[in-house]
Amino acid sequence: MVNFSLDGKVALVTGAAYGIGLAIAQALSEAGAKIVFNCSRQETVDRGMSAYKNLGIDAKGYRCDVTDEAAVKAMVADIEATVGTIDILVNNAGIIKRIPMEDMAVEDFRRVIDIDLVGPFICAKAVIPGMIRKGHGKIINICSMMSELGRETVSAYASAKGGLKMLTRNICSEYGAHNIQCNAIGPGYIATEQTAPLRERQPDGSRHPFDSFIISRTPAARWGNPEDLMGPAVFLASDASDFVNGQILYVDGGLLAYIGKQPQ
Ligand code: NAP
Ligand code: GCO
Repeated sequence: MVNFSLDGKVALVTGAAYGIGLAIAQALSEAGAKIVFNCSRQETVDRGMSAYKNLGIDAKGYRCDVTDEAAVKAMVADIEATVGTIDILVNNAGIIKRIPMEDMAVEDFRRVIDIDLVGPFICAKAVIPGMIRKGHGKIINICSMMSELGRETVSAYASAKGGLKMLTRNICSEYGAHNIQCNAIGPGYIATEQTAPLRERQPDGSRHPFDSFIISRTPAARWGNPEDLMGPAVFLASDASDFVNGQILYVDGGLLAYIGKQPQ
């Protein structure tokens, strides 16, 4: 019998106050997991807590910056003491800076790498000992189209998400023998606050050119919604994926498979 149940599991979803992280946490909770999340600012944690309350989910929120190793270690120790050993880590927290490369300050580049790549390393490093002790674990990294493709203005983000793809394969390689599966979800263009500037209506009410570009570039002919990531997340968090390791599951409406519309 295929087992998608997460009953009794503890899941830490980083940056899960809204958007993709919240939808993934909701899905894991519906499958039976206890949800813990963190954000770097208290106001975002509070926002998340009220979102979970509205959804009827009993989540525990921490203010913790994923780039601060001591703080992450302390959070994981507290979760292990008060909730239980973490079975599932979703490295979702991330930022993007859209700045042409020649104008980008090195500090901005480093900050994106720090949050989007070093953060997942720090969080995975903190939970792996507990997973080894428990004899199993699931780590899901949130990658991007930019793990495969480049585009103007996102040099730091693409470098981080490309690196995260290889961190995924490396964790698989290093810890697969401990029954730890590390896979990634590569969302396509998803309608969240992070992508809102790319979907803003023009003064005349027409679509933003980037919005039209993404719709024409995506075989599904639409942006994704955070809900589109719920099923893939439950699959990768559950026993149903126990022999799936080191994979990047692109959930992109077909974008990466498609060469683009031919000229009319
Ligand atoms: P988002 O706006 O990227 O969400 C960011 C969340 O991460 C917030 O809760 C934020 O809270 C938290 N965060 C940021 N920096 C942090 C830090 N240093 N430590 C801890 N938490 C931190 O929302 P999203 O669009 O749902 O994206 C979620 C993930 O999916 C990101 O990794 C993003 O790159 C990825 N992604 C998004 C899309 C898309 O189209 N939207 C597509 C592919 C991949 P604080 O500000 O309080 O820290
Ligand atoms: C951008 C977008 C992307 C998406 C996403 C694609 O500016 O191109 O923000 O980076 O957020 O990561 O998968």
